[in-house]
Amino acid sequence: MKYAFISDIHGNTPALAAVLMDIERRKVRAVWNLGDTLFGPLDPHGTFNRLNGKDIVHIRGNGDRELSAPDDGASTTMNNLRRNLSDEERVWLKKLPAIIETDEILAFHGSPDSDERYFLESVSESGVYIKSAGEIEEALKNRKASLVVCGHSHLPRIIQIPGGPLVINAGSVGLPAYHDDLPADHSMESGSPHAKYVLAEKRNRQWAAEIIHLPYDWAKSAEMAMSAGRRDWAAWLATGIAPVKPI
Ligand SMILES: [Mn+2]
Repeated sequence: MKYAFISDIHGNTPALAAVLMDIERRKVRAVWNLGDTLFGPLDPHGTFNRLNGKDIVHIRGNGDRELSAPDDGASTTMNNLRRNLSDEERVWLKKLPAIIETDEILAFHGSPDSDERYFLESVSESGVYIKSAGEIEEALKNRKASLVVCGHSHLPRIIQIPGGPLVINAGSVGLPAYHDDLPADHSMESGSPHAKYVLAEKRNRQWAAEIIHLPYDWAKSAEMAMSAGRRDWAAWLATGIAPVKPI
């Protein structure tokens, strides 16, 4: 049974459309979306409409959680988006589970206990590093899944815990790089503008997985970001690179 894991669409409808079409070609049996689906300056409503009614398992990301929280009155991008959500979108966001655990698969957005903490990367003043297998294993104590899937950092990765599960970060469908100032100033850069997602399949009791880099009309998405006044997003979308000095 082949799974497609998608994550961090961030309202990028052109990228999502390309990924869903590619998934259809590959005889995938189940699609899991690991969160941060609508938040961003691009096209949250178009993204919702593309996903609505499809047979997809959805997890809630930190962006989804914040988007469904009450408007706090300030004139921020977040509040503008909150005000423009339809009732259907708000209800959908509120119902999303933070974590799903089956016999085989453990799925969450950031980490098992926090949707805003990276699971595979540690971030400090000195940079972004991949965590050690021991550190990752420690956070999975008492979990029996043979496949662990997450998103949030937008960096697709496949890590084998020795004697333990295969751990996958599905990368990002809709935002291939970004700069953030928390918990320390850092850039997450996939290095290419492609829409990313991961396919996984159990073969002879072991998981095989591959990261897909899919071309799509990223110039169009960059244009959408420019029309929304987000020159930073436009550059990230067009290159997959996020210079530490904001553009
Ligand atoms: Mn996130």
